[in-house]
Amino acid sequence: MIDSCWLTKEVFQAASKYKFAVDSLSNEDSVSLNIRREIIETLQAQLVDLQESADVELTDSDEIKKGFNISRDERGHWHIIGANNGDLLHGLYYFIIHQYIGDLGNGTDQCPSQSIRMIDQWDNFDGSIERGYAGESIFYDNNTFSYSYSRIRQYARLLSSVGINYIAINNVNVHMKETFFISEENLPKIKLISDIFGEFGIKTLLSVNFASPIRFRDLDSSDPLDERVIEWWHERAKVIYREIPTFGGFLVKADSEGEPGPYSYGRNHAQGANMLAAAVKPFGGIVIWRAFVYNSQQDWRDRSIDRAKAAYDNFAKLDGKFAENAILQIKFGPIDFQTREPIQPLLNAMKHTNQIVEFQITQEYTGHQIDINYLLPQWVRVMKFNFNRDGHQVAVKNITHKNAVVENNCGIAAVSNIGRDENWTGNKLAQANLYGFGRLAWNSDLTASEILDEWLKLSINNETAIAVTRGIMLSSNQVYEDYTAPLGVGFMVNPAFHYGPGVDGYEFDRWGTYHFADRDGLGVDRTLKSGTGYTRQYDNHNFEIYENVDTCPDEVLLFFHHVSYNHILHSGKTVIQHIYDTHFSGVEGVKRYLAEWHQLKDVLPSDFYQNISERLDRQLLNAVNWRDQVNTFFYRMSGVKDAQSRKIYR
Ligand code: GCV
Repeated sequence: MIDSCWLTKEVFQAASKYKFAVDSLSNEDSVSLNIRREIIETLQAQLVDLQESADVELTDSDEIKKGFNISRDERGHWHIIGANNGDLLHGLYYFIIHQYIGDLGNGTDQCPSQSIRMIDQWDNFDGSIERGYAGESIFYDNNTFSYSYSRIRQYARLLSSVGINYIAINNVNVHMKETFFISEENLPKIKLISDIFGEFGIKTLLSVNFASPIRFRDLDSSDPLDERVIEWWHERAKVIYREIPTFGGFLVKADSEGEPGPYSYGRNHAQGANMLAAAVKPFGGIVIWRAFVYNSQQDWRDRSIDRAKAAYDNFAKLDGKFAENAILQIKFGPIDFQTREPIQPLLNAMKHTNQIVEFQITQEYTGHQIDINYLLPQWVRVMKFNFNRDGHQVAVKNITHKNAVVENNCGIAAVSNIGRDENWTGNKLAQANLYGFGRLAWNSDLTASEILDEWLKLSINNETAIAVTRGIMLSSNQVYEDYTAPLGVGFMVNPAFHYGPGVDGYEFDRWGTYHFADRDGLGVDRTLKSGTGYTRQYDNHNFEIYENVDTCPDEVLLFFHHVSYNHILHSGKTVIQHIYDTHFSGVEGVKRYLAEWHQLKDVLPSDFYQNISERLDRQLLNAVNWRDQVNTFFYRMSGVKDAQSRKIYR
């Protein structure tokens, strides 16, 4: 049985007693038809004519600029008014979900914080998913389209129910076969998928290969300034939009980790993005261009080269040079979705460029959906981080709007965590991360615990189980950080696989981050004064905080400074004692989770209980491995004994 996630029978039942009516909408399309279909088929409620006095009336109005409004009149009848059909559908789900949760009061005004709320699938045509931990793709199977259209439909419903409005349906690493997704042969299949998402108010994008004109064997170049290349993409866009008039546009990873790009022709990334943006512009399309431009130039022997500087170095100088329908998608941190890293300074450096901040729901570096890791505390922290601009603070959650050249061409995106597993996410608790991303994109003022409370109420039926799971999940991001890499030092994961400890795994690798540990200390000197100079990419205020070892926050200390093992943290502990303590307490945290979870054996449905028990057993092994390898490594390096004389292997 495929898990219904947060849209359970009980949740629907709470609203199915109502009679619904859809008032004449300004525009009838596949979304408005789907609104009616969802009411009748999914909710199994009555759809009546307006005259028959409906309990819930849905309509649109141009008085609402974005989002929807829900209100109750004096007769107790509900009115849901959307800015457009997509927002009206989001409003319908909001009504259903929050009726059940019981926090709707007499209504609500919901204007989304982020205009673009996007999911990126890293799915490959062969059915595999890059960094996927929940089974194979629901989109592709053995180089054919659609493993299951009904699952795609369920997925579209789940996404739409939390307000997602864009999806890119294939991996940003566009391999040979996927390059031909934009061919005449494949577009009808893409259209089937795009139509499903379209009915749920979600626009579909494709990741495209920058070298397509060459791969199609039409040209010998993909130089963005070559007239033949420009013409090729214009023609290709025409073909695409003839087949799929509602197509969203392209997502592009260029000049990164082996993907082709404009640098091969001595062109910059604005030139590359703008050429594609011009091709889709006549059809209202957008181009989302990734700032993760990273073909490693590092050498551990040369401490002046720093991968953290790459995005800024490639893009800051191009501010103001991107087309109006081009949007730069920027990872939230300068490295790569680490559990702890500072916020990407490029977000504040490009003040006249459409931007999307990119997150990773799939747990590449955060536990592979084996380890419990509720990621919202991390994302909320990112969204709340303040840059300084002309003496004023600007939080990340507002910065993309501030920088946008076109109001709606900005927002946040995240790499999905779903696959063919019956519960979608491998670890059922990881469903909360998918739910939570949508909610945070819609309302960037929500806290991690508010979002969790919603999800728990929708997903678990028992108060004891809710309380236990809540405690586990809210602390899980910190616990994971505690037993893995300390104080923001960077990778220490198993190379390539990125699960489990590998303290030196990347230490001499050109793709790595380095801890530079020796007998005296550890950490990366990224100061302007004596290090790589990365700190200078921040505004003056943040620069000063990070540059100075005394003001640098503990949790990112080793990201910015090389310090001795006896360096005293703001917490009052030495660095080495902090490392020991957090690694011991991280393991204790997981042991506690196991004991608490076992209390739920007779309370939860057995598949749910088993799923988490089994993962927690594996999480404990992982945490113990991390603890022992990290503690032993630093004990051997430093020779400093644990102040509490706990077991550290020699
Ligand atoms: C899709 C990291 C991951 C890659 C991923 C890349 C990216 O390097 O390990 O699997 O590639 O980020 O974001 O493009």
